[in-house]
Amino acid sequence: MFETLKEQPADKILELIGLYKADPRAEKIDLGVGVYKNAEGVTPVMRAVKAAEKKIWEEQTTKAYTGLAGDPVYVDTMIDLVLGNSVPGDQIAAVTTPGGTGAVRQAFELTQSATPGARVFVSDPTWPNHLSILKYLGMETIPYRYFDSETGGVNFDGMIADLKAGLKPGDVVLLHGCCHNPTGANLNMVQWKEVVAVLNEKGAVPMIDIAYQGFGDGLEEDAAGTRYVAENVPELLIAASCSKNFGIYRERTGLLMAVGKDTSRRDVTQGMLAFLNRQNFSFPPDHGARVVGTILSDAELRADWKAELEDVRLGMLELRKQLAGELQRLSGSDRFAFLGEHRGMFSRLGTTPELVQKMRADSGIYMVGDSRMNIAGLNTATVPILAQAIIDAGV
Ligand code: PLP
Ligand code: TYF
Repeated sequence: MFETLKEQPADKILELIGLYKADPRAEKIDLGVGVYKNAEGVTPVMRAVKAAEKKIWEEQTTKAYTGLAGDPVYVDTMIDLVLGNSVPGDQIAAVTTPGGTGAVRQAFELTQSATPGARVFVSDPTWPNHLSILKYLGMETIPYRYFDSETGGVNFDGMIADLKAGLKPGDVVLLHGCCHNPTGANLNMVQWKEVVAVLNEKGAVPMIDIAYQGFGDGLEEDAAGTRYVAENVPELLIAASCSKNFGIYRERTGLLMAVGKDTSRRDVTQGMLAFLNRQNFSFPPDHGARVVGTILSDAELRADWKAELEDVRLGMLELRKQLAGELQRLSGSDRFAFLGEHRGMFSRLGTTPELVQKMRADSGIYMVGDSRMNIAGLNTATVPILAQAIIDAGV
């Protein structure tokens, strides 16, 4: 059997980890995989996570199975974190998933079951895993214009034109809730509203992937687009990840939510989500979910988590501003100002794979081939080095 297996294409982002490791240069800079790093280059365990783990270790009396949906404290507190008061709880079905990726995968599977042949519209560009999962599931994928590499912002006219021209009832439109990966360019509230109007006019269903809540403009601000959509469309799928904002990447902690227009389909939808969990892995991983539920349901831990997350967010924002400023000084122009406008971990520089390769060869700078940079891979000392390398490469 195994001899018929084909070699699969590597994930370009994960591949970069190995390339970086193999480079012997001491001055190399890793701007690849989307993992937060502090100024010392360390991905720390957050204080509140450590405290919650201690509490769980002391108080947990069993490791028997949870329910198929996972720990209800986690599910309820996460619904609240993402959706706030935007929709009544009895219109929301939700299950714990292994990471945000698990939620994304099962949101597509639910779509396929509910609407066989549904097409999924994705931003150009989007997170490569979206495309590879859709391809694996055999779902038709249609790109809509999103990033304008001239301005470094969103090509909103192009996006709206493509959605208006292409959408049919039942199509799904994948949107990034905040901190767009890989570009860092995001919709403002006026634009969210216009997108919702088009989706409703066309009878398309939004699916929001929110993996960086708290990394952009703040916990509430980053959820504002998602909450507006939830309030104003009949149906919505949301894939949320706790990997980044709780720093629990390897614990595999995500949540899939399905929001309906009323309570009528809630129980059936909840049953479907639980069924999908059962088909794929039965019970979802518990440790990360229990940590998150413990933090969010305890006023003190929650406040400490928010404070540490805010420090992380402001640190990345500072690095962005420093980089944009450094590039303005070196280039004598504002053409890199968009780096200060982007939000989240990532910015797409908007240059060619050749120049990305040149920066790697000449200066040991490891960004993804599409010129995506992980801003958290920088510190105040390496920002000027990166800025100089960008200018020297002729970007
Ligand atoms: N969606 C996007 C856009 C991401 O960048 C990520 C990355 O980490 C995820 C989802 C899911 O991450 P995880 O499966 O680690 O929770
Ligand atoms: O985009 C990133 O870098 C993160 C981490 O297959 C990641 O989302 C990258 C690739 C992948 C899974 C996670």
